[in-house]
Amino acid sequence: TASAEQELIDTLPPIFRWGVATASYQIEGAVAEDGRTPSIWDTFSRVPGAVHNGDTGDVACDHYHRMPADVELMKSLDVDTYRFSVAWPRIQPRGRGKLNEAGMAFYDRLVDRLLDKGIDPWLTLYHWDLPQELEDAGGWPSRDTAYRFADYSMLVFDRLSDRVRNWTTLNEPWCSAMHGYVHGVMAPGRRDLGDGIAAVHHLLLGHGLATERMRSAAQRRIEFGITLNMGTSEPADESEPARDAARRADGLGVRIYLDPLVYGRYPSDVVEDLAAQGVRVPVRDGDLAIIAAPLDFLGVNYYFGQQFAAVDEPVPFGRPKTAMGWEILPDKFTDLLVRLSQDYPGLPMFITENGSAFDDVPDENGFVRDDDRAAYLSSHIAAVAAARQAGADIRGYFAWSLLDNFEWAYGYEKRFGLVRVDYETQRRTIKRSGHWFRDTIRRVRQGQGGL
Ligand code: GBH
Repeated sequence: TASAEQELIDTLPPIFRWGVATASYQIEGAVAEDGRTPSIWDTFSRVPGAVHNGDTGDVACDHYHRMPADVELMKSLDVDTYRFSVAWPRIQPRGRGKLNEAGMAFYDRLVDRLLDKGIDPWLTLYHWDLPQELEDAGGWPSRDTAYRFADYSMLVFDRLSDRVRNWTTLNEPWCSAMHGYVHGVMAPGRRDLGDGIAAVHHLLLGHGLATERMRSAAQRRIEFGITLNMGTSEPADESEPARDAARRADGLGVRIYLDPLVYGRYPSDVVEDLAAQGVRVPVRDGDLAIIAAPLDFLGVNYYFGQQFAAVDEPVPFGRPKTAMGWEILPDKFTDLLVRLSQDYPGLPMFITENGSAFDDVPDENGFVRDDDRAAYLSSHIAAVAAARQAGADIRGYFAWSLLDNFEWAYGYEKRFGLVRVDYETQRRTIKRSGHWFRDTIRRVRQGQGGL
């Protein structure tokens, strides 16, 4: 119930971090300004049938031109942290070479404005907008892309590490590798398991190379991390095929990333499953030591959990769903966080994304009374608090998302924002869930719960 959830939420400490998250291609628009060149999403969104309604990120939320007002919105939500990503094609239009000053200037202004308003900037270097030129040269299945990513990271780090303390290399490499190179539902839309597994390895290698270089260049204390999308994968029954399917889903969803990152090795069962399909992880001597560069935090993006009857056969739990068709499973969120704290101990966690799409109905003033989204937030933040009580070291929660935005293959139809965007006028209106989030943050920050 709501009051039991509130009691749990009130056990979060006053120093807990509260934020909202976005990603460059999903909100910025201005895709051809100040020297930016196409990313793989500019290309993919033009492939007929790839994105719902033929939508593209050409204008999106026009955040590139409305950034100051959007920072004011964050201020009115009373968040202390803003998680955003940098668009690689603005910084290095050809994916390599020298810094594009005009593109960098935007993030420079953003960071200054955030700091001026007392909001801590959390920067993600890669949230899926690979410069198209690098995809043409092979993309993430090509080893060279890992080195290009490290170079790009250093350009950004050199400019912003005097003011940005928290650096995340990659957002959800699972999505880049699997949805991008195996399932073909995200940019660049390829469908090949071998390419996908090569992409996994080169994304991780890029993470490790970038982290090593940035850490050794740091002039002050900087925190480095990576964000993974994770859920729970459990067998739907006690049968052997169900248990095997759950093991495989967890292997490709969680362990293929965290085992090399934390322990410097790929999980042997996953390597064997892949070998049986004729796929080898393209590891070279020394790679795993680079990938296992020390991490200061793990970013967790959680949306839902799954149970399996057989390989690739998720069986619904029979619980209510969001507009994405994703089951609402806050208890699995607690399970996931507790499990991560046990299997990968000593790694502070931040919830870098969690949120929901619902079919919002605005009134004539653009106001959305989204009790469903507020309830989703409440149950999931309570789930985080429950995981903390069970010993998981979780230090912050960033809601996805500040604004309704370009929801990848779903275009603008699916809305995740705490703030409504009217795409005709670009008018922003804080939804009921946004007010709820602000009130919750204020209450917890004042330490009104049980301390
Ligand atoms: C996040 O991705 C993104 O970081 C963010 O940009 C996005 O807007 C947000 O979530 C909302 O979607 O197992 O094949 O059924 C979440 C990506 C999408 C990853 C669903 C897992 C399940 C695919 N998740 N996906 S499948």
